Amino acid sequence: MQDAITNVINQADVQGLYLDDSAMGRLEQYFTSGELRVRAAATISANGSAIIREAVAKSLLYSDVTRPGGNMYTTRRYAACIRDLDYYLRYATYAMLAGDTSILDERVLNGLKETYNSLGVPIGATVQSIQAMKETTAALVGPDAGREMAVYFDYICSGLGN
Ligand SMILES: CCC1=C(C)/C(=C/C2=NC(=C\c3[nH]c(/C=C4\NC(=O)[C@H](C)[C@H]4CC)c(C)c3CCC(=O)O)/C(CCC(=O)O)=C2C)NC1=O
Repeated sequence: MQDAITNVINQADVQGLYLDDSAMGRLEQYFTSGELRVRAAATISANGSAIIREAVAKSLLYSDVTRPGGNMYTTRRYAACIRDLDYYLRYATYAMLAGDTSILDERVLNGLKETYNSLGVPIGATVQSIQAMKETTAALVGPDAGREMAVYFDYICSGLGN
């Protein structure tokens, strides 16, 4: 896993250079937004289950996926879906803290699309529920932190192939 700092330093190191102005600028941006990131992460972790509950109500309940024959139908599959949403929220929060997407590639997206396809988990409905979490989270943490989190929710959605 990388973060914004190791990312900038590794890029300079590959070229055997000190940090240039643009690298310094990226670091400065990361440091000045540090408190915002930490506060947002604290708010999200204190409200994780409410975020998920609201997103599920907005995007999945009363849709085809929760009806008989739907992929979320039966308690076991419903619970697996909620657990997946909890993974997405938690890892998006880690990535937001790190200011880097690499943790999502390594621990979430690696092989996920193939797993979903082989189990018939609908990717469109999953993306909708992640987008609903994005909105619910932004309403809770405010627009600036909401925009930061949006980067990582969207990254998960594009990794799923949308
Ligand atoms: C930390 C990284 C990580 C991720 C991301 C992860 C996802 C993940 N979700 C799975 C299943 C599942 N995922 C869902 C999710 C859904 N079904 C729907 O209709 C909804 C749209 C959606 C929720 C948004 C369901 C229902 C299953 C169970 C499918 C089945 O066994 O038939 C499985 C198959 C194994 C299992 O059931 O546990 C994996 C590996 N596992 C991991 O370790």
